[in-house]
Amino acid sequence: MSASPSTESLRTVHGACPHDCPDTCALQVQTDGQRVIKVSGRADHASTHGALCTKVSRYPERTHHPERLLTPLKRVSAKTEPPRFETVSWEAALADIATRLNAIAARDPQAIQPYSYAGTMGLLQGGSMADRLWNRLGAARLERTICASAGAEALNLTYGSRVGMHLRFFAESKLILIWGSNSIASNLHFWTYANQAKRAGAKLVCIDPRRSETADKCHQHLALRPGSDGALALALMHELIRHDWLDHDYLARHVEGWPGLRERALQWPPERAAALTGLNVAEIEGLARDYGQTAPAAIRLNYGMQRVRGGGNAVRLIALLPCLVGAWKHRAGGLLLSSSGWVAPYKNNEALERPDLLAGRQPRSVNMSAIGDALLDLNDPPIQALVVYNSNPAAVAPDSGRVIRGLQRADLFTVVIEHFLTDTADLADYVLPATTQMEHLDVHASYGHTDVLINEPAIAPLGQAKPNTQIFRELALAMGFDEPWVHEDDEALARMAFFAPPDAADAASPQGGGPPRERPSAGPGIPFDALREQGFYSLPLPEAPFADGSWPTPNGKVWAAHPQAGVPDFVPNQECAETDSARAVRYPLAMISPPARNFLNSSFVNVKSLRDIEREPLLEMHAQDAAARGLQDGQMVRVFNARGEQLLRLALNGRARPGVVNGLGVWWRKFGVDGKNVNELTHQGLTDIGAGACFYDCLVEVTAA
Ligand SMILES: Nc1nc2c(c(=O)[nH]1)N[C@H]1C(S)=C(S)[C@@H](COP(=O)(O)OP(=O)(O)OC[C@H]3O[C@@H](n4cnc5c(=O)[nH]c(N)nc54)[C@H](O)[C@@H]3O)O[C@H]1N2
Ligand SMILES: Nc1nc2c(c(=O)[nH]1)N[C@H]1C(S)=C(S)[C@@H](COP(=O)(O)OP(=O)(O)OC[C@H]3O[C@@H](n4cnc5c(=O)[nH]c(N)nc54)[C@H](O)[C@@H]3O)O[C@H]1N2
Ligand code: SF4
Ligand SMILES: [Mo]
Repeated sequence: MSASPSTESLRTVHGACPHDCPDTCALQVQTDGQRVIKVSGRADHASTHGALCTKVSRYPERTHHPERLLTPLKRVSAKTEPPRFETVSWEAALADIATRLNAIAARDPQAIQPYSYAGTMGLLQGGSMADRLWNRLGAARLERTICASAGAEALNLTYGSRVGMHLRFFAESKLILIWGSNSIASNLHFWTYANQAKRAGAKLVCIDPRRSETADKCHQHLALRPGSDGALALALMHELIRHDWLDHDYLARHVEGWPGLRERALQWPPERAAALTGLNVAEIEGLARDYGQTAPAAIRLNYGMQRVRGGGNAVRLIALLPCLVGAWKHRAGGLLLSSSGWVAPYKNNEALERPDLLAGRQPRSVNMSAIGDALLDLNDPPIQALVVYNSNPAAVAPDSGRVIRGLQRADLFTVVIEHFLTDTADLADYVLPATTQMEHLDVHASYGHTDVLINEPAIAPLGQAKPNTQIFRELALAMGFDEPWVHEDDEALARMAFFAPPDAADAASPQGGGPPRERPSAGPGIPFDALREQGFYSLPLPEAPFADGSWPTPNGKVWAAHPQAGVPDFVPNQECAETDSARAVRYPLAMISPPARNFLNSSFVNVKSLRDIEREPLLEMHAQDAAARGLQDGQMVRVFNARGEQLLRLALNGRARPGVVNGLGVWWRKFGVDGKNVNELTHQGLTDIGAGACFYDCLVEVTAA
């Protein structure tokens, strides 16, 4: 008889989607106590509005996957051979790992390199106890640059923080530029608001080299060349100035350094930008007219456009456009790239991460976007131990040839904490089983909306899996750190993650006019019990926060010219004809590798029902480029450059523009025909601002396989 649970035994708990996605959905998790039965989106959470993406609605399948890691594993094969592991007890694994790490730390703790990203965005499982251990030990630090640091730092240099429009007011905009974002795939709950605006008569313009699922649904698609966004922004400014579609009052009162930016923009007539962007002059002029003459106009900028060398400058330029036309005066005008700055003053990072445990030491810092070079080239000391959690660098870091060679070093001791045997876990000495979001407590902030959420465990840990926090607690104890900071449990950590309101009276009067400048000692705060009761808590914020300036800069003005960084400018790609003509002759196609819709970075690639939708790794190419190479739709092709090569199935599906190929990511290497993925081709160069990864700044050539 099938054991279908009776309705009485079912329980529903408040959850939060842990994934690196701007939407941070509020979940409703149904369980019979043993298994997760159903995961759905909460109807009473505004931006989630009862709907989840396909990936996360398949969460029971991922959680109860037959290949979930349920015990610690110890490697018994060489790193250059196919991986073989044996099961070991937690006690044996932690004792051995502690001995190895202590021996390295006794010589130099900076030889221990933590590597983590946003596999979970939870403030507990994403850091907390792990950071405490690394701080206490004096381990090397990690510059967490693999995704958003160019854009984030560019916003800091423009607005003073990562702030912008509120998501819900996009529904009232009359013109929306969806810029470097495949919203339908990667920001679904923004798309709902954009769609409402569309139904109310707004015009939607998609600015993206690829004809994405989102471009299909917009009124206009401007397929510019990768990395040319800064040139487009400057030409738009040129046209706004030439036609005097400017809000002189906003510029005069709230923008610092406008004359310098004006002078620069006047050097960018549409003809100059047309040559770089591959758009025609009429398209640029038309976009400027729409933007200059439609109010309220909103820009949903996203991270796709900043994964190129000039990504930081391009974000600075685009982020200034709404100031030229005074779009910020309306709550449905302005720009949103990240909302993470709004919650920053509420977060008590010091309590969670305990930087005081460093006791004045300043360990070296390694940029995660160049981990291949760091593993192979760093000296004094070389990286001797790598502890990976919440990330899959063998698949997601650029220039994988070098990353893999680094991970294969016989003298490197690698510990990977995971749900599955990923490409990175395949190269570990120890693999430790972690709980999923269904099995642990956490609290979450978002970078796309301004609510904080709690995630209650729905089921007990599966097998011998443990939360990251508990693994680091036990590792710290095994290493000999029997100190008070180790003994705070997850409930205590959750309660200290956000400042509490100083008292009920103060908490009832949030400040208006922009985010607080610095973390005040008493408030603002978040009432933990209310958060727990409701499952989410909306930060009290003004609707049009910058209508009257009040930017979170020292004098409240936007920086068109930053005191140190000056006026932003167009910076061409590291790999393009303008920068490196010899390379462009050998490798004439620009390759971008945005994510496939049904994966989240490299997560979910092993969930069969989702992989069945994506089928296999593809290379999208324009018919004209295929014809020039004698290539046919559906055939296997060899994509290559000086760093490496990969075999991919060719798709002539109308989504690629001439001169650009799209290698959809981020597949696990082991699912690739040749055991590789697109990062075999990407490079470790860094962005102009924020030292971020340049995944979409890459030249390749393609031939028949
Ligand atoms: N389904 C799904 N959702 C996701 C993710 C996922 O992997 N899958 N990843 C999550 C994460 S970690 C992040 S950071 C976000 C990423 O989501 P986004 O911030 O939207 O960034 P990308 O998906 O990298 O790229 C978005 C679009 O930018 C385009 N693009 C590439 N180069 C350029 C350029 O030079 N200029 C312009 N204008 N456009 C360019 C790409 O073709 C792509 O369609 O999404 C999150 N959500
Ligand atoms: N070519 C190319 N490369 C890219 C990108 C691209 O667009 N193109 N996108 C880049 C971007 S934007 C990003 S953000 C990075 C993302 O790269 P990563 O941060 O590595 O993200 P994922 O690939 O999703 O891997 C996260 C891993 O964390 C694990 N995990 C999840 N929750 C937990 C937990 O609670 N505990 C533990 N221990 N593990 C957990 C998951 O099982 C998963 O294997 O990739 C980058 N790489
Ligand atoms: S991945 Fe994004 S859209 Fe999907 S459930 Fe999570 S937060 Fe929502
Ligand atoms: Mo990301």
